[in-house]
Amino acid sequence: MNSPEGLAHQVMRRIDRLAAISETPGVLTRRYLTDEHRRANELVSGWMAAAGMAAHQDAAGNIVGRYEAAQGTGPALLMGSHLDTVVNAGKFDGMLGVLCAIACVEALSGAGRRLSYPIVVIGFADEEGVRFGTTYLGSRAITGTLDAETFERADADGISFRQALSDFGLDAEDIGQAAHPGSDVKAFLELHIEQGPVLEALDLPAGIVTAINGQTRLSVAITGVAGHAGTVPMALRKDALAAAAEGVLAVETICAGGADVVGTVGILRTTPGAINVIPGDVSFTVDVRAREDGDRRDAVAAVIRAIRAGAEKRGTEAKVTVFHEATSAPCSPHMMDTIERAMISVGIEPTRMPSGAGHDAAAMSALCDVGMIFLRSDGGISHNPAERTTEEDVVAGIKIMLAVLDQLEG
Ligand code: HGY
Ligand code: MN
Ligand code: MN
Repeated sequence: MNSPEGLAHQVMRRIDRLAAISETPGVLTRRYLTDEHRRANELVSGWMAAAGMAAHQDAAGNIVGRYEAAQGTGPALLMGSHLDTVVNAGKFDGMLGVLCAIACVEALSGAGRRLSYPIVVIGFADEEGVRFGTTYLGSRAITGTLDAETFERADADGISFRQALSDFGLDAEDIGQAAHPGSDVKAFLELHIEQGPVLEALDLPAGIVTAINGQTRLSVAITGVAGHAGTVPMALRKDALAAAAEGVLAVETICAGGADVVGTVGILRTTPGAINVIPGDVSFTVDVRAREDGDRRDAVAAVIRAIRAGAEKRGTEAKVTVFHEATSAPCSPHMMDTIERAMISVGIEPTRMPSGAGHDAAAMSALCDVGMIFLRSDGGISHNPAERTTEEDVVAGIKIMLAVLDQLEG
């Protein structure tokens, strides 16, 4: 059972058990501080305990397992990823990293081994930011970097983060108890699916992440005038959706022209939403990412100018709010080199690559050295039920992680 092959097979079965815990039957959606979050935490907590860890849920709703060192204590290696998902998600994004970290501890405890340092495995409670819009709430509680106004952010039902914590049985005032002092942390290691096509194109099972791209999230509200689709001449309209459409296309054009810049409009709502009514109000979101923070900020500024110009041209009004920004986060040279030596030691050709996707490691880089291992994504697909990584690649991932633990013994 404790071979990488046996552990990987168990990981794949556990992936399916976690995927069955969803707000929407048939597809996977598991948001922060919901009953499904609670059920996932309970399941993972049991697996942590079975692996020989002391598990608890922290003040932010992260599930945390600790495996003590051979002697005494000292700075711990933190490992893990997130347990929340996007809407209609794939089942590997986040969960794979948590389960592979637990598998590594299971390999140690199964062999009666303890290392010279403690290990802490974390299932972060909210990396995607689907419920409250702003990401890394679980990992920012661990790093102690949550700001006060975040607790007042409300979800689509108007429930604030503060209230949702209370409904979940937690208290925003206690959030500081989740923080890990930097002096107690050796490094943070995250295994995650690549969510892109690069490793598949290179025909490699795994990669070493060099940096996590920064991201900016905007909300846009366009206000026009609702009107009769049959009677208002085109020249007299204040069509909010036509203005928004120009803004959406500007996101595509501006970001396509940038250096390693990507831009996405993921949500667009139009009211009143009737076939024979000129839309009076439209809201949409914009997600801009880039390797370089300067390129991202330039793209965001150009997008905001274009949205405003498109709105003005039609006599409508645009309100643009930047509600989330995360700067790009470099992975530590020490951890990249450690992962590289580990890959070579298990016979896997190392390759280094940036991450276009955000990860808890970006937030954790405020606290400690971070390292990330990517595993190949079939077809590069992610944030989609077709998201998949093979059991063979999971075996490779577990072998690499175990080799990293040994490398860090030195
Ligand atoms: O959006 C992201 O990059 C990640 O999946 N949270
Ligand atoms: Mn994701
Ligand atoms: Mn993820």
